[in-house]
Amino acid sequence: MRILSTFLGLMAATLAAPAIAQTAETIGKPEPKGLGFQPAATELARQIHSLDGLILTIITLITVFVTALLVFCILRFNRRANPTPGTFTHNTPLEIAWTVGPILVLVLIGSFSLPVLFNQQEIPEGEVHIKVTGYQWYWGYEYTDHEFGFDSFMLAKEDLAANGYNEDEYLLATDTKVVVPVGKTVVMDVTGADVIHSWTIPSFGVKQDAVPGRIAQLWFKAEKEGIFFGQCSELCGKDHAYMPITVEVVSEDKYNEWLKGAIEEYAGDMSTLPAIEVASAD
Ligand SMILES: [Cu+2]
Repeated sequence: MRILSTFLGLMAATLAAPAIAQTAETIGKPEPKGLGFQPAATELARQIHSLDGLILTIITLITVFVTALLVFCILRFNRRANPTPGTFTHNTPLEIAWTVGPILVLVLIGSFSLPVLFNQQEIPEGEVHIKVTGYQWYWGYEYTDHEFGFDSFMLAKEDLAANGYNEDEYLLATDTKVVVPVGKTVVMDVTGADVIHSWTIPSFGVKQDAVPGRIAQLWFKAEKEGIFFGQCSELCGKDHAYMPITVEVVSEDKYNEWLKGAIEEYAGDMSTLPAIEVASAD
């Protein structure tokens, strides 16, 4: 009986700790020899992927067309096939065509890319607010709604397993992570404390320079629960490669539970906890 209660106590302690042992599925991470993008977990990322597909198609068609023209000219107008070359210098219809054609292509690309850009840059009303600060060489996070914050350092190789990460997640996994609820709009204020850094999660389709003295914003609404990785994306000094980003997207219940533990651990404001009953751990 005592063993059972000790076990249950341990279980409860484990569940209450803010650093939830990492058991979630890893979704956003670079793969060896990977081509293309990491899987999209937000509308923003999906839009970026389809824009990439569209532009790649346009580029391919243009490249094939120009190559075909070149080959045609080489075969048709070489000295042997065409011994007496034409002496005209202008062809008005052709010049209009090669001016108007590219304009139309650019307008087409713009009509698809500008809405995607505006969607990223027009920051919606956030449900969760996090301030992220880049330091040489780690990230600091403040949950401004709940008045607590913590720093996030890269895990050493020997600490990966103890924190529930695989060996190939070295250089990606951090000791503490950003925890956000699934399906909620998260707005982040991004800044730098010393030099310029850049915060990104490729699967979310977000990347924002963290510039000292300025606050920039980014937003995302994650649609899948799981672990997502990013890395500082602005060369910021000797340990630039060692300040990764780990985000865990969890259910709302799990988020509230984490929030409660984090407010306790980092001395946040308990009164800011959502009124919803925190799910019991059974
Ligand atoms: Cu950096």
